[in-house]
Amino acid sequence: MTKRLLQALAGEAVWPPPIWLMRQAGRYLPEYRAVRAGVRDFVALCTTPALAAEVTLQPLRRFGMDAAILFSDILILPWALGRALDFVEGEGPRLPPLTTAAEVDALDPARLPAALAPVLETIERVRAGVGAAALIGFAGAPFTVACYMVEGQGSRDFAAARLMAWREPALFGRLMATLTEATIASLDAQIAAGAEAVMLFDSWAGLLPPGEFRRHVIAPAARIVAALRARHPAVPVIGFPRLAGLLLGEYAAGSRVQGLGLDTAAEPALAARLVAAEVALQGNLDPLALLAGGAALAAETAAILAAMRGRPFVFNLGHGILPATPPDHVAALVAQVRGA
Ligand code: 1CP
Repeated sequence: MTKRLLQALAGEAVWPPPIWLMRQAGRYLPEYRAVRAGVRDFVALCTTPALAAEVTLQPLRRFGMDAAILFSDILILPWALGRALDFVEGEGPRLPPLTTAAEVDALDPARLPAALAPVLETIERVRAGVGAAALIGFAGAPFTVACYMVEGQGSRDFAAARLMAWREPALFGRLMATLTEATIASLDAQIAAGAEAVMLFDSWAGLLPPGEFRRHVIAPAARIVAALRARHPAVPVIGFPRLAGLLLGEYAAGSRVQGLGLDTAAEPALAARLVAAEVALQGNLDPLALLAGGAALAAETAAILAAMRGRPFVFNLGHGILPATPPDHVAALVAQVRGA
């Protein structure tokens, strides 16, 4: 029996649609906070397979989601390439800002197999316990990962990274090329370890003007999808070019992803017209509507379901779940989608 998420990503209009939520494992769950309290830091949690596998499976046990997403982070890749990484409680990631050619040249793909070994072991453990749910592996897309590496932390506009792309295009291009190949290596290994679909998170794609969007978002995604498809033809890739706006259709056609994650601002019915009918759309409930719950949540959910009925679709949020979200609201959402 094919798993429901994989049927939808293969282009079938599965109904009711499969559901999972971005950041479905995390601080809004008391059982996650209990595990997190027992480890030194976030990187230790991501690289301890027994614990990472446990928190990956927690939302499945509680809500019966149609997919598990590997518990890790997009910044584990730069860490595996040799950059320092720290998660400051309540503030987010910190990396030493990357600014020089010597630092780009020092990124070391030879470190990947050993550094990513715990992540692959997590995948093996989760795969053994997912049951009818599908296991999704993931990576940050090269542009979004480059944003954090150059900036050194989160930002509203990632001006340092985007300035490097304008002022030193050759250097930024080398960084992007290294990240693109490392992303292929990571996702290839995740699939070999048991991931049944993979997702490419380009959270900051929407910051770019069209030419730069084509160069740094669509082109690397196309390269990654082609390389993975050559090695694993049956494993779908979900792209998430957040805030791509009018370039959503061009991203889908150019990258050749099988699934397209819609952000909160995307109009589902318009997105459906911009992309080929066999591409599964995924999204795009406002995480704040889920936090609010009640009538607002029910109405928003119903509107998305009505717009997506009859086409391949995966219910999800438009961005990650917020830490203040009551778990009961997630249970109510799953019940509503299952009753569609
Ligand atoms: O202990 C904690 O609660 C730390 C919070 C946390 C969590 C739970 C971070 C730090 N990362 C994660 C896990 C995570 N991150 C997953 C696991 C699987 C799941 O979805 O359940 C995934 C897929 C990510 C992806 C990720 N990390 C993205 C892309 C998606 C998005 O949300 O836009 C990004 C941009 C990051 C960077 C990051 N890691 C953590 C934080 C707080 C951030 C955002 C930093 C910022 O820009 O403010």
